[in-house]
Amino acid sequence: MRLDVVTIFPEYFGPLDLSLIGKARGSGLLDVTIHDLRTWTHDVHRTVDDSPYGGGPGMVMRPEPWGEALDALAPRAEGRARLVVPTPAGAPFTQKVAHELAAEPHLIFACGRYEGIDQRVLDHAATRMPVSEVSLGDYVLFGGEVAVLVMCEAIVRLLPGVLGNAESLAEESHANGLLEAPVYTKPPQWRGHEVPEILRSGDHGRIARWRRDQSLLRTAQRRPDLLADLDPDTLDKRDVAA
Ligand code: 6GU
Repeated sequence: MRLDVVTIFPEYFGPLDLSLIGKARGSGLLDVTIHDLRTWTHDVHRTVDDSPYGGGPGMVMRPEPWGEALDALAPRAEGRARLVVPTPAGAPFTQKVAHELAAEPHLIFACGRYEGIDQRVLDHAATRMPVSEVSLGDYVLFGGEVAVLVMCEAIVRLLPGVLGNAESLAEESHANGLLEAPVYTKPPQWRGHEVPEILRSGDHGRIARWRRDQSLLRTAQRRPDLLADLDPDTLDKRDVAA
């Protein structure tokens, strides 16, 4: 998979050299290039923003540098790139969206700052490639950089060959629309708290049932919205009884 990131703060992306993302890059599964938007400015001040039409607070990113940046990255796209724009005004970024983006051969992330990017950049880009405006959640960040780090991590760990254990992908929170059950390791007693007896019983049938019940309970308590969205066909008879 190829990732291009356009930003006025390339330094934000140092963490992409670390850990499993760094390893995926080193092993050739992932090709990441960080681009400084100011490369595509032509004035001495390397201006990327201006005041908003219609008035209001803050600044808006001017379209010209973004247009040139996407022109420069588009030939590499060969018509197969998707533009991803992080914005609190976007559609929710979920595990499902992460899976969809992980199936793409090439993503271009456009990191906006200030009040956002001139809408014509996205409208024009949409005549050339698919465009997704996505939000991490209902809160506001200074800019798209941290959101892109989050999305890259969620996407890259889904690429075949990046995680050692494919089972951990199938079992984790959100894989089946439920939150994951609590987990424990040794020692069996710690500071007066005990590992649930059932997990030490060796009875794999009862353990699976217990984990399923804990998942349902947690989801009901913490994320009733997820329970409401669950496909009833994925519930079994003992779920309904519980
Ligand atoms: Cl994706 N970007 C920005 N700038 N703020 C956000 C966000 C994204 N998601 C939540 N807040």
